[in-house]
Amino acid sequence: MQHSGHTGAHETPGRWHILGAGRIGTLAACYLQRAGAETIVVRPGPAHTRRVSLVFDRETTSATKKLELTVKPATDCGPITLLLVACKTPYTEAALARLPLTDSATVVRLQNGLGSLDSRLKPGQRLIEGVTASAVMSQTEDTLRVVAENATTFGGGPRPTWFDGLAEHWPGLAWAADIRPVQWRKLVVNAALNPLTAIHDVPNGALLERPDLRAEMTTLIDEADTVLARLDQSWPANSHASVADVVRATAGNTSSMRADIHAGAITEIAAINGWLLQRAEELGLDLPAHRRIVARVHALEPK
Ligand code: KPL
Repeated sequence: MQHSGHTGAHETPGRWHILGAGRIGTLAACYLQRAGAETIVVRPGPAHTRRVSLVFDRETTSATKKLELTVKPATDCGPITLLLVACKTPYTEAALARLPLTDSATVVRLQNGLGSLDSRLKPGQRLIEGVTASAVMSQTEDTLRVVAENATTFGGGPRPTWFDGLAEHWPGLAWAADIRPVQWRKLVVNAALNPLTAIHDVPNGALLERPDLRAEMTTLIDEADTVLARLDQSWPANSHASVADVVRATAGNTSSMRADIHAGAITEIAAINGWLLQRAEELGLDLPAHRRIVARVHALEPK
């Protein structure tokens, strides 16, 4: 059942198509429905309704939310004016190519890493970048556990008219006209934490507990900060404390890259450490630790 919505004085967020209803995409669909939006998950195969339970760890009352998701293939989903992209970065380009996006569509990219939609949209289409610190774990195929509803930032330019109506129903959602520092902070966290936890097959907390991993993490952070500071001189280049904060806050969690390796899936390393390596190459810099770690992660991926 889709919520009829009670958006107060704000505009109803309209009809949203969603690419990638995994852990974060499903949580976003839940908030969109709460805000009164219609949600359609675009996925190849026959149209159907998917039922998912979201267990919110922190809520004391009605801790489980039952969600109904309308799922349709791109050929049957109608014109897309509002799209949330929450699929894994390696699949973005191919999935987007099949979608009937209108010439003035707005696309919100809520993914790890950077660059998966760069130069992929038409001039009249708008890209909004999203960054979330929320954590969702799979419990069973149809049950997700929302471990933490943390800050989520959308941004880049002026706030769209639907944003306030959505923010009323999405805990911790904020707008940033300049989203880049928020993206870069998350990028450094993902670049340091995800590959190490995947390669060593450890929960996030091990990176502070084990001196060998801590040393590797320190080098990755230093190299990332060096590139980012060359790209923008105002970058503070002192990410150690903020990465350590995330490691502590998610100590028991399995990173998304470790989960991908466990699932035998391709990882998002190209959009994370690979993005840093590309920028470094353009600047004539070498990042040996990132170079090595990308190769080690690729060696674990399915061939
Ligand atoms: O974003 C994450 C991920 O796993 O991709 C972190 C913050 C590292 C939490 O696990």
